[in-house]
Amino acid sequence: MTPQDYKSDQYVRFCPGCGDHAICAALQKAMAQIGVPPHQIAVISGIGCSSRMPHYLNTYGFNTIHGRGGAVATGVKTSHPELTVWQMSGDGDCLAIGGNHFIHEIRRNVDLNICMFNNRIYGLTKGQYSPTSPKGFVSKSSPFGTVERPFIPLLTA
Ligand SMILES: Cc1ncc(C[n+]2csc(CCOP(=O)(O)OP(=O)(O)O)c2C)c(N)n1
Ligand code: SF4
Repeated sequence: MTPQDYKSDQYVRFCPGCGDHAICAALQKAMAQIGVPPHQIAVISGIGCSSRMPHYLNTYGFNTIHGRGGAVATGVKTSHPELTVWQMSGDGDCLAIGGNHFIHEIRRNVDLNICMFNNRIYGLTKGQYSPTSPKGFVSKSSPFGTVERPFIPLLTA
């Protein structure tokens, strides 16, 4: 297997310079190194820039609805345990609207590879603060700076 085997024919829509390009390339490389063939992989996401990842991987995939990638990934893995299931998620998708599902997939210890792209902002919807934005972060939705302490994702897991 080579990284090319995991690359889809879709045009990659991330902004020029976005770190998601590097994550996409790294995922294709990692999947080739792991060596599970593309037809035995399912990549599940919610909604967000990061959640576009299933479009760019030549595997099974489902770009679901915002915050619900964890629920769908849990369903795919439990109904098809022979598949290697990856979940792609943003910090908003995973820890704000999807926070409940995230907690329960961790609690259930579902055998998933969860990639949370922590850019500490809502990217797709143009820059609102997220649950991982640092305290005092000024954004369109927090013009005076946030008053909340952020989640530390790995500590939460
Ligand atoms: C139910 C629902 N609520 C809100 C939205 C709008 N929405 C789409 S993506 C998004 C947040 C994106 O941020 P994040 O999950 O961190 O991903 P990123 O785009 O930064 O990769 C929001 C609020 C939506 N699509 N559906
Ligand atoms: S809006 Fe932000 S997260 Fe989305 S593709 Fe552009 S740079 Fe990347």
